[in-house]
Amino acid sequence: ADNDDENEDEDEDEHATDTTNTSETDATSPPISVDEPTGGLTAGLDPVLQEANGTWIAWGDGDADFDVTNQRDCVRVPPGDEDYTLRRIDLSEEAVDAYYRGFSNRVLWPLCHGFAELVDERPNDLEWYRTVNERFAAAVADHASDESVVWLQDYHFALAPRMIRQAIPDSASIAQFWHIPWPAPATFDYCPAGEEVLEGLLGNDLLGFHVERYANAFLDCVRRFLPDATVDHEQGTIQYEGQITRVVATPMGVDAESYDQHAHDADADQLLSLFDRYDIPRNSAIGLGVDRLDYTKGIPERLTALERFFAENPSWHGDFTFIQKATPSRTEIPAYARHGDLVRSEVDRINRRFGTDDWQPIVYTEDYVEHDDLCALYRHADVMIVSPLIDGMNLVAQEYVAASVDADGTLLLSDRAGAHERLSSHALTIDPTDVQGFATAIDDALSMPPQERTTRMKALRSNVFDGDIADWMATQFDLLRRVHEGADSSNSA
Ligand code: ADQ
Repeated sequence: ADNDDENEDEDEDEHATDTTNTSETDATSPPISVDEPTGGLTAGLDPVLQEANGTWIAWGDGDADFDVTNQRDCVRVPPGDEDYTLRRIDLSEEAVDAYYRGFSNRVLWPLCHGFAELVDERPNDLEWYRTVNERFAAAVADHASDESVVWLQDYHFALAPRMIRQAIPDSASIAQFWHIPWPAPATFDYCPAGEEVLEGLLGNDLLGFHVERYANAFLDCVRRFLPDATVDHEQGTIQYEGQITRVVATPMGVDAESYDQHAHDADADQLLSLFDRYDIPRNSAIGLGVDRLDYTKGIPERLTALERFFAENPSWHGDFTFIQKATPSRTEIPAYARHGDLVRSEVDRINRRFGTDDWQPIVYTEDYVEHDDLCALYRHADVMIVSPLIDGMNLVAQEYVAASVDADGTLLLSDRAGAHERLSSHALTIDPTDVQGFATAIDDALSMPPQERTTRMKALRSNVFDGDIADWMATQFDLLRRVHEGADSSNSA
């Protein structure tokens, strides 16, 4: 079961390749069309579901074509092969507002990222969060048997595991991956219905986080807020109400081969056309940032560091251009709207300060960038800046590395991203709030000898290719099988 978060902020077509399949369901329904996503979890899950002949349960977005009378909320896909069932849960606008833009993204998201001051608890949001979790749990119970493996994605389903466990007591294997950080007990203390959230998650056999410190913070919270639970930090297990939950850290990877392949295809001409599109001088070195417009991603801090860099290094004026691709996200939530305004006004101010008729230091775009263009930018960026204030993992950092086929770029990476635990040895580490250190690191990256750049990037590439999305997926299912069979009680993951 998954939330449709990946598609919430952008039109589904924007994630699609050209390969669109269609098939007729019946004489009265329009054809079903399936867009294949270009990468990430969705693309990784598709072959798993095809092989398992399973059921994928997802919230449909506003464009989803629900027609319960024609049972189009439940279809066999992909057209032509019909390998698995896609079950879509139709949510009303009121439900989406309260469940998704409410408890999920006004409460759990800021809280888990340590922004307790941004928690905005509205009267009906928690109740709708419960209701939507119940609807997903009921849909799982419709499709699952006691032999089934149920895999839930992310913070939109904190309550569902326990509900599923109650609906199918004997007993499907239930696992969940929590894609964002988990906070320390002092922060989690602010969570409305915090005990219910923890109890919900303890319906899982297996609960995964990207890195150890989030897994440990979860164990700390259970110990503090559920005194009846038995927490074994060594083994990474929790016993609660007769159920054992194994808590693991399994860092997620990207589809490295696919980024590598697309980047190989992105030649210099494609880059030059991007320079022309954005009015960048053709001899300019390129810096790149690719983020959702989210207050956790550290974009204002990045802009401040770039301003300091340009102030201290006039020789780079006209010769270094920073491209910031920002994807608007959750714009109906006031904290996001304010953040977007701040980013746009800072870009304007810095460009007014340093820009000339022929050159703008920062090219800022919220336009959709085609996947091939994104790969071209990754491949040719001299410096990639990933500077979140906190981030569960950050896949952009890994995508950049996978697409750096010429091994001639440098990654600047915040020590607060989960990705830092994988990539710190050969990226340039930055503290996003240390303006001077950050500005100096940009200078260091641009002045780095080519030999060192290549050595670092080759080491990063082997790391990213060694732990890609397929490895991650296999680890999840292997762990779940072992945990469910009771064959594994060590904390070796
Ligand atoms: P996000 O917070 O969304 O994910 P991130 O990991 O960086 O952050 O993933 C963003 C994805 O969106 C990347 O695959 C990126 O390529 C893609 N993307 C961004 N802008 C795009 C554009 N314009 N066009 C096409 N694609 C674009 C959450 C957590 C992270 C965690 C992931 C996965 O917040 O910490 O790494 O889930 O677990």
